[in-house]
Amino acid sequence: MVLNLDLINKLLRGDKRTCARMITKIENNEKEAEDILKGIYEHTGNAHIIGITGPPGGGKSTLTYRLSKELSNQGKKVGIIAIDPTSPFTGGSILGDRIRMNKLATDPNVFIRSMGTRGHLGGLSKATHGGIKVFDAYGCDYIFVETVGVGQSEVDIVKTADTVVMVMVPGLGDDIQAIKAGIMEIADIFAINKSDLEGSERTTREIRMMVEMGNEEKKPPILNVIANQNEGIRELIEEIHKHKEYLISTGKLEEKRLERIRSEIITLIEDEIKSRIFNDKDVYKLLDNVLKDVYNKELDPYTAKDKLFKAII
Ligand SMILES: Nc1nc2c(ncn2[C@@H]2O[C@H](COP(=O)(O)OP(=O)(O)OP(=O)(O)O)[C@@H](O)[C@H]2O)c(=O)[nH]1
Ligand SMILES: [Mg+2]
Repeated sequence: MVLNLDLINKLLRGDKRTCARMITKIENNEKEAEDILKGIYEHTGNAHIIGITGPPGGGKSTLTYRLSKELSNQGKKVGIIAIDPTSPFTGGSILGDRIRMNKLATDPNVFIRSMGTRGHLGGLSKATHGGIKVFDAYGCDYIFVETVGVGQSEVDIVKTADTVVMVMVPGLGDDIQAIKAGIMEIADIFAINKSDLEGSERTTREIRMMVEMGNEEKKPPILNVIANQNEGIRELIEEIHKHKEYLISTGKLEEKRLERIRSEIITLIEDEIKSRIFNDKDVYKLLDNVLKDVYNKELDPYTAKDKLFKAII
């Protein structure tokens, strides 16, 4: 614990290497990770957490890079968690991502971390939430979480941000209809990226119609941006700020954060149960033992569940 206190103090003083070490511990679900997270918790809550989501290849990383650069130029400290979708259909651009993101690596105000969607012993959500807290305690003013809007777990993660920027691109047409409900539920701001490409007016129109027909209390603003040409970035930052002000003035920030805490605690419990099933040898053995009984109809799966549950708790 003394060692952890030392680490925590270093983090609070803004030591970049400590920040990196801590996130690694969290990602690897090391034993002391939870003690660290407990220790830094009271120093969190200051950062504006911004989710950047949208279709694969939509320019999320380019946009995150530009937003971070601009904020860094304004003297702000920025943390980025990029969730690599380790999936075959987006795999190609990850290298490009890294190269682009490396340009930020030399910026003392910006800290980037990539997390793969696979291989998290304690769960991706736990790693992401942990990483966000470390950045927050480290003193980041803004924390971007980039996720491709495909998997449920990614959507769940981005939903917990204070502000969600939904990146759209021209030519989504029919797709917009299909994903309508899903995106309206999570988007606080629409950024139509690649607005230099043909069809951007049409996409903008379609999104505007969708927004106008929706019954949201606050209609998400729609912005046209060209991330790779740095166009519309300042305007987007302004909207991000406005959204935070709206959340604060209406009391919705607290509401939102309470919901985040609720889902975080539920996820922690779920992860803990799963982790005990797979990491506790006795529990795993018990599970192995009941399989045959259930197969032979000597036991039903529900009673087996009750039995295992008792062993887990
Ligand atoms: N024409 C055009 N291309 C852009 C724009 N912004 C980004 N790009 C290009 O789009 C490609 C994908 O950009 P990324 O930033 O990697 O997109 P991403 O959404 O992060 O991709 P994944 O993380 O793989 O889902 C790159 O080749 C970018 O250079 C833009 O405004 N206009
Ligand atoms: Mg990306």
